[in-house]
Amino acid sequence: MTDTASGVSTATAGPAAARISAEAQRRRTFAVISHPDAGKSTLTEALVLHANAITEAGAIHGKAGRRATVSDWMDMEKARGISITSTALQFPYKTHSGNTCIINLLDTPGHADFSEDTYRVLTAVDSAVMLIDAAKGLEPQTLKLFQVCRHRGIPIITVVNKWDRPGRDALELMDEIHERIQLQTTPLTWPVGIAGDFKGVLDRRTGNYIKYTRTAGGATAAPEEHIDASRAHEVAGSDWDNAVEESELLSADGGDFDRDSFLRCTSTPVLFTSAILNFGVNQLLDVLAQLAPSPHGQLDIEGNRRDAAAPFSAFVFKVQAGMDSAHRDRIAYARVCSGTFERGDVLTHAGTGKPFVTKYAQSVFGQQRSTLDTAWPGDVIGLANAATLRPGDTLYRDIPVQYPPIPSFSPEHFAVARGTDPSKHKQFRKGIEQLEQEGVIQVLRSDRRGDQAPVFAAVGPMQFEVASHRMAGEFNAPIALEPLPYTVARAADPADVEVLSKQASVEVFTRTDGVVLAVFTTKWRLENVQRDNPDVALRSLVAAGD
Ligand SMILES: Nc1nc2c(ncn2[C@@H]2O[C@H](COP(=O)(O)OP(=O)(O)OP(=O)(O)O)[C@@H](O)[C@H]2O)c(=O)[nH]1
Ligand SMILES: [Mg+2]
Repeated sequence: MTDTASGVSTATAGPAAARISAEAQRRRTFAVISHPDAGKSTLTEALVLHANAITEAGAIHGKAGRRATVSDWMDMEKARGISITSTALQFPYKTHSGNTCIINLLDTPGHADFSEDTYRVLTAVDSAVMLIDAAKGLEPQTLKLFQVCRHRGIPIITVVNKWDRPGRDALELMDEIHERIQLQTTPLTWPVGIAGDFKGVLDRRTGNYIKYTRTAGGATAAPEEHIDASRAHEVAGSDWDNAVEESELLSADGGDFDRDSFLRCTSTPVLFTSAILNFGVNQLLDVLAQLAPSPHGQLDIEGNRRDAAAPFSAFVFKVQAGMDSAHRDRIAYARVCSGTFERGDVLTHAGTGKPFVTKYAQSVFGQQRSTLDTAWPGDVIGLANAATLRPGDTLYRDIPVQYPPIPSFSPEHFAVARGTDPSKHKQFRKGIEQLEQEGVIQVLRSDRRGDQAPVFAAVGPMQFEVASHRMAGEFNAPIALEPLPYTVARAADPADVEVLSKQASVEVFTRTDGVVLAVFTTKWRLENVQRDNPDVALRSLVAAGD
């Protein structure tokens, strides 16, 4: 195969290639996305439970009686019951036909303030599970994330969650999705019983009734009974008749599953669940195994596809430290795009051309890690002690490749950071450097403010809280943050720094990546400055909502 611009063959030949293709084919790498609170972390836990990777949901208990999930491990997440950073979990799932899939699941934070993290994860997946709260329908952050998926061509499986609680009418929810985002819904299951009275689902592919049974506190997998359509009315009465009638309406309306349009991102299979009761979770695992796309190579920076059977390549989509208080080391998460990974391999870092030794490769399961010996396309690998790696970096073996960089979002919140304990100067510097490299916050500097008082820049104010919390708890360097009145940032040319610095309500900084940022109090101020100085080039950065 000649797939690169230079016409060099990138595919490995013979049995090795066949093995790589087979391993790639059984992998499913997907993100769980939605507006906050729709139940992503709860569903993640339920998926892991049903795949038999843990024996009891809520094995780790959270504060205030709320059960913590395997994917929410940070202190702040447990205390508040929200996810602030994405989590990777890898586990096998044995399908009913006896094949074993390898699932790489990425649970993302829903809060807009952490959307940069979610966006980075979306560069690393082959599909997404989009959650909708049955009572709320399509919420703003879900809409934004959907647009990102559509733009990137990521196929979407829709899950209507919290069906155990009173909510909207199922057909009405399908109409909302169709009308607001022009996505044809093709439900694979249809609820038996209205929202708040979840009895089971009509399996639209077999026509049979799957009846669910509650277990105490939803702690263990919910038993399900498969009942032939001919007996379903006897068991579920008019709830079954309604489900059949509505399912026929869906068929008449083009609502039957179609693989091509699903892969093109113009239709979406839909499932109904109660993540907290573990209802519908088996069906989602089966759909992921049967219908979700497997890794199929990756587009490089020039737009050429590197075949999955080509020699090893991967890119880093996330860097995270402080995962547990006993081990403060940091992990770079890389998505394998092609080839086979073997621990100890010497790779090349595409950005610097330097060798990269992979002695500390790990497989990740939330907070837990285990030594990883081999990995295949689609897998997420954790590289520990990888101080040189940043989000967006490419690693490869044999045939060079460079994957596209991951853009930083345009910050909209700014604050000066000052260490409150002068004796902790070294820790202060180290902490800021670490948080900046992980992308927890952006760090801006200027001669005017000096190195003792760098400016934190963020998409949302909760990033500041995370940064403060980690500076104090992890680096023992407490900080005070003094908000600055800016709300808009633009990239500027170094040659224009002088002109821009003289403007009122404007300040100019250099970001750690070398980009010169001009920040403005309001967008009207920006427009005025631009009008008065037509020769100054001000470029937009990627906005959180793009
Ligand atoms: N009744 C009911 N509650 C649910 C269900 N799924 C989740 N919840 C509850 O909804 C709340 C939010 O759940 P999470 O799983 O933390 O939501 P999330 O989408 O991960 O939230 P963020 O990570 O902050 O975006 C928790 O109190 C859950 O117990 C469900 O199916 N039914
Ligand atoms: Mg969560």
